[in-house]
Amino acid sequence: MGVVNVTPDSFSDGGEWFGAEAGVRHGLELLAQGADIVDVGGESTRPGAQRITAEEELRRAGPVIQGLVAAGVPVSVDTMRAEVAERALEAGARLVNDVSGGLADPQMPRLVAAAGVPYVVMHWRGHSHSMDSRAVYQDVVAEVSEELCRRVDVVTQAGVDPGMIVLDPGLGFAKRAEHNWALLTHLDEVSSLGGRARPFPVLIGASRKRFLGRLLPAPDGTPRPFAGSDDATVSVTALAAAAGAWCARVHRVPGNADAVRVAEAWRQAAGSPVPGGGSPVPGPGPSAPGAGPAGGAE
Ligand code: PMM
Repeated sequence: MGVVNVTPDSFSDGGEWFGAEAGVRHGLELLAQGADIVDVGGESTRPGAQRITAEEELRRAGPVIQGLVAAGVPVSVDTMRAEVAERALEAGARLVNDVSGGLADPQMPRLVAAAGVPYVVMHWRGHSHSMDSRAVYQDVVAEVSEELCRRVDVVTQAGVDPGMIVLDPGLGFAKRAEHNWALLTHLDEVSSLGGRARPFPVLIGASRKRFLGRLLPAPDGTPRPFAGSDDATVSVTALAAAAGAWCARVHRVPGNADAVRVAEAWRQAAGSPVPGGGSPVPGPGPSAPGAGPAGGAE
């Protein structure tokens, strides 16, 4: 999944693709580089970010979504607002990526259910201005799985088909570095929500996050700048995909697309199924997320 942040202030690429023409051009480039889907967002979720209005979010993301859909690009919309998701789906977006897992806008699950599209349910504990103070866990893997399990119950009660749910541990969202690493190394527990027979596909968003920059400081201790952690992102993608992650959301596609292909070969050689049956965009049918051992993430 390639990222197009149509924002002036996203934490690693804010301002770079701010403007419809630049956003569409960048989305097309990500597709040409090997992305299966392009994730378009108009609201920054970087720590400390203040919210914008739905109108502003639509003003930023709407034209980029329309332009990419018109060019035949599979688009997902990165939004916490049902109103924005609805307009994006009307414009042809195929997946809703909700970093709040339906918590920020209680209308979202019903909207997604009615649209019948895949739904990324991310682990989230609150808006950006307060998320760092919420990064407190006794057992992060168990607590994130439990909290995601509750979200899955809520969204399925609202009518979302469990086969259309993709789970995301929410790296960096109310998570410190040690929490991110624990989650990345226990994706199987997140995927099965601590023991469900049918695992869910898992999406990870490690790309250019602070924990990678801090892992790779300069000799004076300064964290590596965001774009300088692209190789580390590729390493995480390879390891997570080999462990069964279904999707990696990344800013720079080329190395990550290669890492996913390597991990697919790795899993096939090991006799493990490829999550989602290798399907780029989930949907009903034998290769859908949660459709059984051949279709679900491991
Ligand atoms: N991270 C960001 C934005 N959207 N969506 C999902 N599903 N998972 C993530 O980890 C995620 C996301 C923040 O990163 P950015 O501002 O660099 O895009």
